[in-house]
Amino acid sequence: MTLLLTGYEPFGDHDENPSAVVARGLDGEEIAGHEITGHVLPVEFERTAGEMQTLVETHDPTAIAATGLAAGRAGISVERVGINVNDCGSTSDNADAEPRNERIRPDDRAGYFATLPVVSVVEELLENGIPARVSNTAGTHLCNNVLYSTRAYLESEKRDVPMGFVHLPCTPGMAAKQAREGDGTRGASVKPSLSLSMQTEAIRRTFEVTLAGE
Ligand code: PCA
Repeated sequence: MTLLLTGYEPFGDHDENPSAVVARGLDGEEIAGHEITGHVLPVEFERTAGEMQTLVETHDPTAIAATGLAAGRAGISVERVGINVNDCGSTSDNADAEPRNERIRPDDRAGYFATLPVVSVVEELLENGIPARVSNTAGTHLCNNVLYSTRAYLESEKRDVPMGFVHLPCTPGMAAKQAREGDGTRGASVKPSLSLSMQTEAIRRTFEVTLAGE
């Protein structure tokens, strides 16, 4: 009875990624008789989907939450849908790949919905004082990629496992560091942030709500 939780390694300009810290921190924790197994995925278009498939085959999880950093977003974003696009925007991946307007699975459909109960998760977070929203785009980088490709894989294998993606914001330390390096002392804006403990609690509750709906 396993809950699979993934985060991502640091990428781009970020020398830390709260999603990796949360995944490592929750590894081994129990929720309603299930044990979380936390893993950190590479930020590489060539590798992520394959590593996720191996994790699913190895752990046969009851539910899957993938997570990553959305620096600049406020609060927790529970993603509704993954789309069939790889486009790195201005941030090449950690192997220097720079896909532009590519399909993830050329013969597959345009999008897959997350099968986590996204609205119920957001309601639960808001009721518990955690800023959160449903998001209708996970972008076109690796966070969208892992959502789309994992959902496509689960469908093709007829595995009925709730799976979704949660974007986490910066931590206060990350936001302060960027403001220090930028123009924060001259009046420039500072990125929104949430503490690691609140981010961790959000993921715990994401699993609780998902299991309650099973
Ligand atoms: N965030 C990026 C990729 C890895 C991560 O943590 C994204 O939002 O796609």
